[in-house]
Amino acid sequence: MSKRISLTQYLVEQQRRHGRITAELRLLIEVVARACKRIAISVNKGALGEVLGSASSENVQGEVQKKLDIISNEVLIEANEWGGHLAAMASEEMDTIHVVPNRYPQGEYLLLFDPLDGSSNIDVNVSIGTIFSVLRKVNNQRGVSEEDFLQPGKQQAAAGYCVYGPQTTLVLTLGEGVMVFTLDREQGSFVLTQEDLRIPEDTREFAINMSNQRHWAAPVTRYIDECLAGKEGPRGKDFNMRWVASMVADVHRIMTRGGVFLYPWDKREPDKPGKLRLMYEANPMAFLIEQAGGAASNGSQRIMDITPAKLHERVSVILGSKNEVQRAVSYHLEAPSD
Ligand code: AHM
Ligand code: MG
Repeated sequence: MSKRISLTQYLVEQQRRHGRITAELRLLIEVVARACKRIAISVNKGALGEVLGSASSENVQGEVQKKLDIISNEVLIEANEWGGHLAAMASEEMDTIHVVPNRYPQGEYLLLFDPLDGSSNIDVNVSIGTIFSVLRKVNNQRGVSEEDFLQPGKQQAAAGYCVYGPQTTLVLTLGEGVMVFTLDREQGSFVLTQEDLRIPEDTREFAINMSNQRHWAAPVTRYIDECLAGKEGPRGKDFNMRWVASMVADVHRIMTRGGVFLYPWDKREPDKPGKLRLMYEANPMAFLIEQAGGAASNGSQRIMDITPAKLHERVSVILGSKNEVQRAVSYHLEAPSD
């Protein structure tokens, strides 16, 4: 049997041998991974752990929170606040940032997360996940504030997600490719199962919520219509469609076999740029996708070039296999502006 490399060993080697990460960042990733293991345990318990159902509260974006949204958020906060590696955290489930309390040392990193992505799938036993993004606090002359978080995604020091599916899988980038770790439940540790993951540049598979079709903008309609036209249409090939409605699961499929994912702006809420959140969902996924050779855009701009104006900013998302993303983006650029 080939030698198994645990996440801990992988991170130690990145720090010691390659000098690619600091000791603080290594600790941060380990702590996030440990928190994900705890969340995985709660997810697996399901009805037996009394973790299913709604929590009778709403988050800052007016969405009803599930019990597991709140549990996962607390697990991540508790695990991360005392280690001395962080200055503050921000979460899709919290109104404002959580500054590391004074009783603990403050580190230089900022952690952002969507503690439980795909909330609508919790109660129906379909894959869900945790998405995270790591930034560095740029200004060390003063205390930490929301402003410190408003950095474009290209400044991320690390990003990853953990899928709670048939397997629990942690996908990570430290800015030098994408690594995949699978949770060995008997050992209780994440084991490296794929190095330098690459996304095929071409694909015959798209992911979009088709029920919103009548609300889309013209370039999205054009792109999807052409896919649907199949062999007889302008693309000259048949396309398959998948939509899990958990971004982690849809992105993980694309990471594994290619594809294109779209959650575009639509006319249901014309004042919002999209449904997904730039800082907790789009940026970390864009970083991973680009590191694996794919592309991620909002239709007119690379996602990771966007400078956020606010913490909970939303964004239109097109990501995945490079050539498909470029085609969808070109339709946006060619379209007459209103
Ligand atoms: P959540 O973070 O509250 O779970 O919402 C984000 C999810 C994504 O995982 C997924 O791609 C999308 O919402 C699905 O939305 P819809 O139900 O509109 O298809
Ligand atoms: Mg989410």
